[in-house]
Amino acid sequence: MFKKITLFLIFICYSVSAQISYRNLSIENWTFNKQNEAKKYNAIIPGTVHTDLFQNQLIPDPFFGANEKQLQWIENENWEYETYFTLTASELKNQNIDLEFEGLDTYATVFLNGKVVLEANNMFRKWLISTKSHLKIGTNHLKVVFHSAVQKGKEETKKLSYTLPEKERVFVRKAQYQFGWDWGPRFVTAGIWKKVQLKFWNSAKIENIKYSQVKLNDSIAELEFIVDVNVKKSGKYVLLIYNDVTGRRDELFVHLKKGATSIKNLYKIDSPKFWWCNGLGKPNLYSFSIELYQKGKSVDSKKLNIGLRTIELIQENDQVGKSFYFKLNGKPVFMKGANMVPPDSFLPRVSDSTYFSLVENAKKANMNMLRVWGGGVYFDDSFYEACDANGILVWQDFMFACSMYPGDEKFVQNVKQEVIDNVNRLQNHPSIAIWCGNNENDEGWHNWGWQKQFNYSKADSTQIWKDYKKVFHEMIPQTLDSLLSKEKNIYWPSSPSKGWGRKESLTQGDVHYWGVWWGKEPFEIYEKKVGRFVSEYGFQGMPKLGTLQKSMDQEDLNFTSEAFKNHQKHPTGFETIKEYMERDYVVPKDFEDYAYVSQLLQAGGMKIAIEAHRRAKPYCMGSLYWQLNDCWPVTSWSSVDYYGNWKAFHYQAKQSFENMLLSVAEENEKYNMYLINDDLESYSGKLELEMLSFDGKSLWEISKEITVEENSSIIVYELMKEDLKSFDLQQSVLKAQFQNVKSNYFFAKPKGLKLQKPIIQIRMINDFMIEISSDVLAKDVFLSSENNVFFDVNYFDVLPNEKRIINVSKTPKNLKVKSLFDTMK
Ligand code: BMA
Repeated sequence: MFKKITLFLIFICYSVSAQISYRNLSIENWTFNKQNEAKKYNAIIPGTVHTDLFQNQLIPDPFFGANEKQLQWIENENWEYETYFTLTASELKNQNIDLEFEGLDTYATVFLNGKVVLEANNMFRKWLISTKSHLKIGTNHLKVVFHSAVQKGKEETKKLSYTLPEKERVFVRKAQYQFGWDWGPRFVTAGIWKKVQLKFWNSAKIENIKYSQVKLNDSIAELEFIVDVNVKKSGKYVLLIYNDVTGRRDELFVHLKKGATSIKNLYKIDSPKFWWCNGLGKPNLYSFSIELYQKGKSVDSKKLNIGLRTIELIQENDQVGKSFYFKLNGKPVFMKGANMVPPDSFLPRVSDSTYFSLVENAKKANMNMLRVWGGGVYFDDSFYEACDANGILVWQDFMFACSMYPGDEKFVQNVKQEVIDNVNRLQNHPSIAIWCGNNENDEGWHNWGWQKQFNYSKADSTQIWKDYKKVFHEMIPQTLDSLLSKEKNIYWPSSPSKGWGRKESLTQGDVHYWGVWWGKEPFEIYEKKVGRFVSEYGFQGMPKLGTLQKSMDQEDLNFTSEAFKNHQKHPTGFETIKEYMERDYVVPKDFEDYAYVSQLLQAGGMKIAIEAHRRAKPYCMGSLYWQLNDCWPVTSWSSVDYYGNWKAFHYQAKQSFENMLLSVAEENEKYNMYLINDDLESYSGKLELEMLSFDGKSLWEISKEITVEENSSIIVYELMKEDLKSFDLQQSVLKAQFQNVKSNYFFAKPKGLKLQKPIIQIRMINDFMIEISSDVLAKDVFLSSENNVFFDVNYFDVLPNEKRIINVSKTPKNLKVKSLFDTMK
């Protein structure tokens, strides 16, 4: 009997000691308080101090009205978070207990049972503390004190003899947009912004998994899996690589010595299926479970999803300058997409489904690349998983934007660890195409007049630039070299490589073209200022009115209210919109009409840009507009507003990013009809052109057999201006069709069109389909409803004698229809 019991006990101890297990501390009861104030309130982890204050009704909604202004005191305070949690004897029996913070925002002192166990100073890093010796059976006390990041940053500024642009912001390794941006409010928050947990483990744990692609062709993929393990008990182990789909099991018998070590294994896949980006093929993924065993028991395991693809950045000298394009699986790909900002001012509120739907919106708009902009954060895993699964490539900035940063050893080492943490976390995602050092720091230094503004001496300038080079030309690329296998290691120090005022910005590298908006140049300038890869350009449009209605009182919906003005962060935002609107539209007097026309203005301007970029293929090989999304309800450059509503621009982007596009350019004495084909196959067929008067008379038509090669842009028809003299171009539209690609071209700006009042007919075909028709041209028809319906097409033209079918997500309640004519009262 005694023997039996001992055996049983040994078995229990063994199974406890073999497995790794977790205890999620986020779900414990947490409280928070302002430092030196006794009153404690409930807190939600992960969270931020602003959202906790709001939940406890201690502050009003930070997004509402002009509340932002009265909430600025929060950033100057220190905040304490704490919890009590109990541990059992069996939990404490584990050999190792790690306390893991996936993210602390930002300056945090962590106390465990009264002892300081961590001083954190970087929001982008994860923190791991060995805590077994600090823990006890029964109640344990965990407290995190957040010191004001603004105050800390200000202290840091004093250590330099010169002022860096943006002052305290650049010293603080924290999402830079929290300090306020030209589309975002200033909420310099604090908090345990990601999961916190205890990890119990014994003999060994897997620290990190990565792979490199040794060989990849149609018949074979040769991969090397590299599994970094931390071994506490040396001995025999088995590494299992399990293919989750095919069930194939590969076992590797290893003897591991105590300490940090890597297990490498060559893994072959016959007839591999390649990962392709959206529009060019399937984003095939292979998923594995990698598990470490000892004596038949699982010690630790991790998932690994990979996509087999090659990606190259081609920069070759040519007559004009130097190319800048990506080759995916050997094929040059024109990158179509947008820049992304963090989807909320308060990041813990961003759910996986928010990331998922943003990526889905990108996919629906025929994009194949998103840029994670450097003034925000490295996004959650779910974002990159969604990109992997939807074939969206990622341009990944490191988190630096629009300034110059310190370069002292402490700062550089802190950033180095940030790079290691994030590159290790993200590098296996097939979606990641390029790593980029920063957003506009280089451009700013060379073009924005900081030297004068901050009165730098020669020595100051030399030091600042030296520090810049240390981070972006040395430390980051060297760290990437140490972490990444060659095929994953594409690095670009700064986006853009040259400022938009410089000639080279259009002949090499990438460019942020801001002559439109910032430079007040007309939209048509986009046709002349085409770069090799346009990684930013944009124009503002107001969001859906309902979005603004949620964030201010009805009576504040006007251009003079404080609330309304606070939801526009560009210093001359509304003036600039108006100036452009006057050029192209009859400016509506009615507020609602104005909001609608502001969207049309944005969409129309962006159409000019996108199509000019695409027509210029292969000279230009990328068009990423500024910006896909918002972090709060605001008038901004976004195409999708904070609540996920598509602006007219997103519908336009969808159309202009179609793989096959018919686009007209007015060039000298002609109107040239281009056909752009991003597909990897060529097409032949009939091009049909027709001039139609706005009341439906066919004025002229022609058809022509054409062939368009794969991956090309060509002129398929030239229309001499001379030949159009007999038509009234203010009331004619050029209709073009090739296969199922259609386009309408108008010869005048909207305000120059002689529109007539359309009688628009609406017929519900069934609950999910609407048919729209009109007697005369109905321009920019906008459908809206009381319930939140998604229209798959909106802000569209209805030609006379045409029936447009619109799919809806549900039956619209109180369907409203507006067209441009209605705003021209
Ligand atoms: C770009 C971005 C942002 C900014 C945007 C609009 O240059 O990098 O800094 O929000 O312009 O002004």
